[in-house]
Amino acid sequence: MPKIQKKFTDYNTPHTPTWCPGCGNYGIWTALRMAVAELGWEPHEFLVVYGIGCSGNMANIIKSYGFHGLHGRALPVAIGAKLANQKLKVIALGGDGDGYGEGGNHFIHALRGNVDITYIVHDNQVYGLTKGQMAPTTEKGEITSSTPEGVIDQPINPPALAIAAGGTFVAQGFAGDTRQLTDLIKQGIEHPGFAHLNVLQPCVTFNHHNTFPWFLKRVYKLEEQKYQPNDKALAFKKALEWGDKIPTGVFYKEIRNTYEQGVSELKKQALIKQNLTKIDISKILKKYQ
Ligand SMILES: Cc1ncc(C[n+]2csc(CCOP(=O)(O)OP(=O)(O)O)c2C)c(N)n1
Ligand code: SF4
Repeated sequence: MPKIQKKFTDYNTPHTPTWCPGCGNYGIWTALRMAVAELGWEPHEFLVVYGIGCSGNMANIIKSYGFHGLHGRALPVAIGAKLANQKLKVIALGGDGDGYGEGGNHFIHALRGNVDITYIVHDNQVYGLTKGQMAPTTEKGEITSSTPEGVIDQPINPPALAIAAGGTFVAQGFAGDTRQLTDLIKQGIEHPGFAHLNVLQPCVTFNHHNTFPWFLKRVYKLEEQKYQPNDKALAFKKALEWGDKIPTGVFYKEIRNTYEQGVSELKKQALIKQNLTKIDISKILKKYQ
């Protein structure tokens, strides 16, 4: 039977967002709901795991399974859920502080593991929820509440890092272009492996430099340049573009075995369907006697 066509508002909850008026998170919220609506997903068919931050507060306003855990720890939870039940569609999302700072270690290893989940990072180049401290993507020299003399560190370039760490789907979107962002989220979801989507998300309250007009002057779409996302060296070069021109779209894509495909126990049946009480661990226990 064909699925009933979905509307993006079908994923609303009784709660309303608490984000500042004009925040880039609204565009990402809309794009995510549009993507799952266009894919025809039922709320019970997918899990969203949230980081801690303004971005993670989306947990209150998306109707689906949800998990709002510890700062920087969205990825391990999302990966664990996927390994336990491969039938579940799993999305993780959070801020740049959460994903590239506190959770930077998980990010790098998730890229090389290639578990089939989609990771959306709201990159507003600050710690939004805690009032605008520097984040790993804050530009050098920027004055923030934690860097009164300007940022000293070199910023992380998320897509370049993702490509270098072995990512199989690396893309960048802009919160001000909901249509393109919806398509990128759908492509990430449909990619069989770990899909990383960095979203340029203006924080209108604490980042007065990387604003909507600032990005609108700079962003351009790779898909309009006849760009093909299959050349790693070129993808890395494109990912490093930042300044007068900032690319959006899919930088790099490759098909590689997922982590799940490499685990023999998962091939039989989802872990949650297996009767773990019947597994014989006596040989292992003997080793420790
Ligand atoms: C282990 C830990 N350290 C620090 C905090 C405080 N904290 C909460 S949100 C946040 C920053 C969030 O920034 P980001 O991840 O960029 O998300 P945004 O709010 O910008 O969406 C921090 C430092 C915390 N909750 N837990
Ligand atoms: S502080 Fe920034 S990121 Fe947080 S809701 Fe306000 S505008 Fe959005």
